[in-house]
Amino acid sequence: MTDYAGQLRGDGLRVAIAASRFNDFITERLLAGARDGLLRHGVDAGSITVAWAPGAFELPLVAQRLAASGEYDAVICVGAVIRGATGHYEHVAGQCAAGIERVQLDTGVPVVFGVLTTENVEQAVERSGTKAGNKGFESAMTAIEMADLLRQLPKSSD
Ligand code: INI
Repeated sequence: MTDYAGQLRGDGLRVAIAASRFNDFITERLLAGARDGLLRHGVDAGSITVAWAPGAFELPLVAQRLAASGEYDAVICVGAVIRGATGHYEHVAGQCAAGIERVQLDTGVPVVFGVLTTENVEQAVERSGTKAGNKGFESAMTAIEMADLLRQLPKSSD
């Protein structure tokens, strides 16, 4: 029997982070959490690239360009979609999630959904470095684990 499992070994990994500026008082904290998680697990500071998108809706396209470049072992998307008073919420959050999933399946590069989707600002604050952890840090763990797992799994034959 063969068991594959990704380890939290970041050494040698090249990681890109696509961050959205919308709600940047939250996304800056997610970005800081993601960077911290990568550095603490052995990713070299010089191997981390950050690209800023206007909003979460644009993250899949930025992630696609980064993933398809062949220069990164994983891409992390960080954003904050807050329901608040906007009627946009379902569209932005849904399209962002679906687009990110599509990019990782199309490119074969892990693309992590580090996008908060919350009812209000308070929940977003809680999940970006206060009492409910930091979604950016968690996303860094997922990126490292997936990159390490894909390093081990058999390559596609086509
Ligand atoms: N973008 C976000 O990242 N978060 C939001 O909460 C949000 N709201 O509420 O509308 C949001 N909208 C902008 C969207 O991501 C696009 O940038 C815009 O629609 C242009 O395509």
